[in-house]
Amino acid sequence: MVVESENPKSSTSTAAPTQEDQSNPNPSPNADDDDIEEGEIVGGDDSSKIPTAVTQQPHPLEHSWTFWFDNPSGKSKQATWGSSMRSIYTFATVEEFWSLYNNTHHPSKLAVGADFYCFKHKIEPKWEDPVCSNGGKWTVIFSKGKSDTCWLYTLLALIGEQFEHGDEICGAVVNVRGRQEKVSLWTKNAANEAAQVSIGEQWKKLLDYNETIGFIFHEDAKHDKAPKNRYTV
Ligand code: MGP
Repeated sequence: MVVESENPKSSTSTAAPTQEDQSNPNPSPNADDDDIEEGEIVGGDDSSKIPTAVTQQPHPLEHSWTFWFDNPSGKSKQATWGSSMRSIYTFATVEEFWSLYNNTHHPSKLAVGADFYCFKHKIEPKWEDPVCSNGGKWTVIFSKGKSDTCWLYTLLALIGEQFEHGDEICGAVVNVRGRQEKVSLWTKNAANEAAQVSIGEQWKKLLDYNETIGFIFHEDAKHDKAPKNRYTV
């Protein structure tokens, strides 16, 4: 099971204060000190004026995103590719993202064969999805256990709308395999070379990745087990 908590608590907790908090709402060491010097700020009571509603407001993302997971044990038995793939959680705020991120296994901890996806809500991570069907993917390859940082930076770039051609983005996937981990960025219109090249170049910069990366059309992958790169950056 990839998610350790199905209902993760928001990082901006709205929980009532504990008894300990209530018995000591202002635990300032100087609060009862009579020897207050001129100019010294005794700010204890002012803390009650901090607008807690502002600090607890969740930060909405431009898009909602869904995490998907494909179970490797189910995969080996399945007749149809993707039949064991399932959506795990949809999130729409920064706080929900971090809560989920902190409660899911990162690529280095996933079982060999696992596929973990983060796609825009309502786009299924499949060639068959109408939004993906004319698309393609950029892929970066890492040795085993080395893709965690790339995966996080990629997720942050997606949800933070870092790409100039953000409308072109469908989502990202990390494939955990025996000897390597592959992180791919799926896009919508593979034929739009300028947009794909821009995304590939921006992604490499964001990752500080210096090797050449390739872009594959899904249409090619449907017909060829080893499709050729159509673009490289
Ligand atoms: P892959 O997972 O994209 O390639 O496709 P990879 O990662 O090089 O291969 P792996 O063995 O390391 O997983 C592998 C195979 O899965 C393809 O040749 C297809 O048979 C199937 N497949 C992959 N995807 C993404 C799809 C898809 O979206 N739809 C369908 N129908 N099959 C897919």
